[in-house]
Amino acid sequence: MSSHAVIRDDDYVIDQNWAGYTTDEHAVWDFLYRRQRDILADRADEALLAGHEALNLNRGGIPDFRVINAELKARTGFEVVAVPGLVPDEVFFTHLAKRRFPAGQFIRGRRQLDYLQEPDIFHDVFGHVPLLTNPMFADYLEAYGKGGLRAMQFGKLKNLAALYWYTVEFGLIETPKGLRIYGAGISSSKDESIFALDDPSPNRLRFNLARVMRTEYRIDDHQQTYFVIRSYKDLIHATVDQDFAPLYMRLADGVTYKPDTILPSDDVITQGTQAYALAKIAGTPG
Ligand code: HBI
Ligand code: FE
Repeated sequence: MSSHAVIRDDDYVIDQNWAGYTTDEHAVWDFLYRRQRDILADRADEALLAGHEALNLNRGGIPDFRVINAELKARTGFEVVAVPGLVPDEVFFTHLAKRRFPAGQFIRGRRQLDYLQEPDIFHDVFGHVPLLTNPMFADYLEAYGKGGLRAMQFGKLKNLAALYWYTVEFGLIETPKGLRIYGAGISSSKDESIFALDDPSPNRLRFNLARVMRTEYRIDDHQQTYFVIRSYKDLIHATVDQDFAPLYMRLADGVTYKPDTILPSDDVITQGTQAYALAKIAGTPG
């Protein structure tokens, strides 16, 4: 967070202060952009790559939100707003529900090119914002924001956070060319972009809403399981179009699964070498 970033009010929105970025900060963006685009060329879903193009994220340097918002708003009505870093859940959900994506204002330094704790502008704008040019994905994030506010009232935030994690952050999609990346946590990471598709150790399982919402996740290492959707339309159908009330009733038993677990009911696309297969579960999975 830069020293001039003054918090305006409780929506945590700050001025991006694009003119305040240094030459070196712009160079960090260019370096990361080129590196990820090369890795993602035949690994990312085409909707994600198309989003990079549509927003012209390679104009040179850190994107100016005033410029990308003109394009983004015209396409889906979504808008990027600058925030200092992680914001409280309720603030995050409220922005999404209003079709605003809160993006970190700062960019990582040269000593942390590959890993950092808080979402910076590269993770948020290179990773998340391109898919917001896609009308279905934009609807999904708005619905997630609204669902997040409801989940907080139901005490089901943990389940909903798992859904976000395994879709928006670490989702894979099945395409005629094979599995492809759409999750921002993968697409903005050099190592995980390769690991998620090529490494033999993680499981790749067909997306199932209740199953995903019961799954624990790791924030400190590559994922042990990725969930694969068939299309964004399918994802919307499986989530936005469902009534979550009965789902939350089922989840009330509190059963969760470890990140490396494979259940008998799972539709396994590739079984990881580190998988822990559960032969039988008390009760029914999902
Ligand atoms: N804040 N800036 C920012 N970015 C996030 O992705 C984010 C957040 N606050 C809360 C949050 N994510 C998650 O806890 C929810 O999705 C559950
Ligand atoms: Fe993220």
